[in-house]
Amino acid sequence: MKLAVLCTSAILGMSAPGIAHPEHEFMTGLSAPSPATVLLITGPELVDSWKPFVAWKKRLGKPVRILSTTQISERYEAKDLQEKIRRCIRNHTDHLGTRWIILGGDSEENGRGVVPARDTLHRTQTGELINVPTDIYYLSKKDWDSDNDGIYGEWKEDKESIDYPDGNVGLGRIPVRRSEDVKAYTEKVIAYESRYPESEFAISMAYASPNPPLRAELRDSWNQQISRVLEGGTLRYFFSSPDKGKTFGPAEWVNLLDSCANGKLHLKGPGSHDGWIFQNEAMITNAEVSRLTNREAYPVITTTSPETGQFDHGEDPSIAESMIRMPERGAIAVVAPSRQGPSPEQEEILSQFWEHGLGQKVSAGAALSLLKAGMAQKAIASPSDHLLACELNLLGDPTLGLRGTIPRTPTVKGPQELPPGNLSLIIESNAPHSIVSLQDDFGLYAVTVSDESGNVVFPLNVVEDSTITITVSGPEYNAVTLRIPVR
Ligand SMILES: [Ca+2]
Ligand SMILES: [Ca+2]
Repeated sequence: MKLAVLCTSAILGMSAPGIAHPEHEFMTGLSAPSPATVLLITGPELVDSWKPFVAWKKRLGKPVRILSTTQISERYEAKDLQEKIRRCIRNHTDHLGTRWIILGGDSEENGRGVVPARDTLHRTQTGELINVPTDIYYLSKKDWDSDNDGIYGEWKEDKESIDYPDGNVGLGRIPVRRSEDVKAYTEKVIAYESRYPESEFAISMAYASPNPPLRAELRDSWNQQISRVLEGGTLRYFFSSPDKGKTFGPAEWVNLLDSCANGKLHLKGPGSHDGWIFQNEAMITNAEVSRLTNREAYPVITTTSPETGQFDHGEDPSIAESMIRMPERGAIAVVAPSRQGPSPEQEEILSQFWEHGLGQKVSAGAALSLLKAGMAQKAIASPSDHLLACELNLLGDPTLGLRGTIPRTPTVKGPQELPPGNLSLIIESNAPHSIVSLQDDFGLYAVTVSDESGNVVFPLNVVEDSTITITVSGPEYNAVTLRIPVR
C-alpha cells in the first residue's frame, strides 16, 4: 500500500476556560491519543451499515471508533454485557479522549436488543416499583449496585454507587434495529449538517400543547430563558383556547412540522408509547409521522409528554423512535421521557437543554449531560428527581450541534488538481474559523481550523493517482466537500 505522509500536525490551541464543554469541543478529541472523539457501540450485524455515518463524521473532524457488543463482550471482564459496556465506555472517556458516546441500536426489556440498556429500579411517587432503562449508567464511574444483589440503581441500597454525568461527555442513543434504519438516519444527519435550511428555521422555536395556555409565570420563564440564547430568533406558542375557538390538534401538529418554519420544538401535554395525545383521544402516531413532508427540515424536539420516548417497549417503535427513524421526514433528535416524565414542578426542566445547547453552543449530547449534571444535587436528595435524571434520554446523534444561527454554505476553492510530491496545499474559503478536514485514499487525515479570512494551508506529501478530500464545516455552516485529484 502506498502511504502519504502529513508533514505537519495541526496544533489546536483554542480553549474556552470555564466552560465545561466548549463549542470547539471536537478539538479535545483531536489532541487526545487515537482512537478518540466518538465511540459508537452497535450490534455486530449493524457494524457495516454504520460505516457511511462514520465516514461522514470523520469528514466533519469527529473520528469515530465503532465497537460491536460482541467485541466489547470479548475484551472486557464483567458479570454481564451492560457492565462490560460501561467499563469500555469509561476506558474510552478516561484514557482515550472520547467525548461522545453513541449507543447505535435499540434496546428491549430485560437486557435484550441491539444495544441493551441497563434497567434500574425505581419507586414512583404513587409507590409503584418500575424498571427504567438508564443510559446515564453507561457514563458512570461506578456500577450502580453497591449491595451487589444484581438489582441496579436502588434508591437506598445502591446510593453509594450511583453517580450522574459531569457534562464532559455527551451521550445519545440512536434506536435503530435494521440496516435500513441506519441508512435513513445517516442520510438525515448528512442533510442536517450539509443542507440545513438557510432560513429562519434555525432560529425559530415553537412551544406547543393541546392543553390550555401555560400559566403566565411559566410562559414568562420559558420566554426569558429561551430569548437569552436564541438571539434574533422567534418563539411561537401553540395552545388550545376553547373560549377563543382555537385548538391545537393533530392537523395543527402536522402543519407545524410540514411548514418547515420551526427548527426547534417543545411539545407538552398527554402522551403514550404510541403517540402524542390530543383532545377527544385523537393522536399523532407512527402513521401520521410516515405522511409528514418536512424533507431536509429536521427539527430538534424536546418533549415532556409521558412515555413518548419509551424506546425499550416490547412493541416498537415508540413515537419518538418513529420521528428519528422515518426516512426523509420527522426529527433529527428528540429528548423525551421513557416513562411518566416530569411532574408539574419539574415541567420546565428541558429549557436547560436549550440553554446549554444554544447558549454554550455545545452538542445535543453535551447539552443533556450538562442538564443532568445540574440535576445531580436534587437527584441525590429525592427519588423523583433521580427517576427523572434516569428516564430523560436523547434519542439521536449526540455530536450534532443545535444550530443556533442561520447557517450558510461557504464557497471553497483549491487547486483543480495536484502534482504528486511535497507541496503546500492552500484552501481558500469565505468561512472564517471553520473546521477543515483533509483526507486521502490511504488513511492520511488532518483537521485544522481556518483563519480569520477562511484560509488554511496543509503542507503535505501527496501520492500519484489519488484523491484529496477537503471538507469545510462548522456550527454556522453547511458542510462543503472539495475533491482534488493528484495526477
Ligand atoms: Ca442493588
Ligand atoms: Ca424500541
